[in-house]
Amino acid sequence: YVDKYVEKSHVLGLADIFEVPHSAIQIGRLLGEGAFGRVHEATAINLRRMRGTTIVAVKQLKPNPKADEVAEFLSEIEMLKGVGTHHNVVCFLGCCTIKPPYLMIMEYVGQGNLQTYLRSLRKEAGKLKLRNANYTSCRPISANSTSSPKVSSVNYIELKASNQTLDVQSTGDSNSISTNGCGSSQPSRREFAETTYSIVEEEVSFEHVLDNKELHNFALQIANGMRFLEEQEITHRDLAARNVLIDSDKTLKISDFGLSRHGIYTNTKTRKLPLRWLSIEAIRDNVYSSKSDVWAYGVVLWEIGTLGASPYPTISNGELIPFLLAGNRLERPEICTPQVYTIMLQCWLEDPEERPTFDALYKVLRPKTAYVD
Ligand code: ACK
Repeated sequence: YVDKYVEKSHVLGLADIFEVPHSAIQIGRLLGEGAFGRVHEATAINLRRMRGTTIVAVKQLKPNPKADEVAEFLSEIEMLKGVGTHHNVVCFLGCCTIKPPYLMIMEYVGQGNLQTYLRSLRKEAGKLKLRNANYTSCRPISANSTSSPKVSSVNYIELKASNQTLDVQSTGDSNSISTNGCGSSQPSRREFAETTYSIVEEEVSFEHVLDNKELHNFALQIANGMRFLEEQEITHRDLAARNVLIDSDKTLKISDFGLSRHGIYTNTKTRKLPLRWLSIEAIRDNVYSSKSDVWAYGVVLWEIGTLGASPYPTISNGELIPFLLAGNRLERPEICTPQVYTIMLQCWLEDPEERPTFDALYKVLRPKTAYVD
């Protein structure tokens, strides 16, 4: 596969443009491990259009990857070569694909991911001031609680292409659980009652508040990055706050294209899936499109409004599809205006065609005072 890939890239002339020798990359500290690989900070010398030394992020597969993981990683790189640049999308800078270890070289985005940031805001809410009322209403947020609400850390599940049985069992990996038809890793209802209670406790006291203009701006920036991908008919398939990175000037960058595909894509393999961000047709029929990304965007809006809560905390994986098909949706975050909640509900319409495009979402969210795109 790899030989064919390299051959194809050379035929297209793409390998020459983006290919970097391993000697030009010095791998630094580990930034983190995702479900599909790991990312290090690194220095790169003389990248394309970037003479001298540049701090970059380098993604590579975990040790001893399976053949299909290698193939997927290389096709991810292949796809990124054609994406172009946008300030709300992590920029692809180069790659090492002639021989292993295969490396994907990306723009370094230094302030961590949006989910962590939102959760830190929740903790810090006692020190912040609510300055504007665009995204949220003036709703009390935690002040004197020391414990943050308990949240489910399960983001991905393994789902067989034809498998609709979503009962799960924990694999011990906090980010992944595999389907085997028995049990659930979700906490009991009693635990949820306690969780809900602790959230209410946390919101009782109101000393300081949030900058919701910033939250609104986050929503807008993500819509802007996603409409850029939508325009190129790229389906992200794993849009979630944990996959949006923050730059030092608070620019958001959509990252982790590990699952991305061109156009409408039907999943045929067993793979880990971000169940709670998936649309009904993505879970049930394995069909992904920009409109399933729009559904995920609605969940991201909800993550912003809840300052990083985990979706559907009281619903087990197996219960999710019946829950959604019965017309239920995530509840309005308390700090979120009815207008923004209406946008979320539009993102979660059962018929994908009825959901808005990212372009429409961007235009709705864009402040009326903006004169230029
Ligand atoms: O949440 P983080 O701090 O941001 O930890 C994860 C980790 O690598 C695994 O995905 C971080 N990461 C991913 N891409 C980049 C990037 N382009 N720049 C900086 N950090 C990154 C991500």
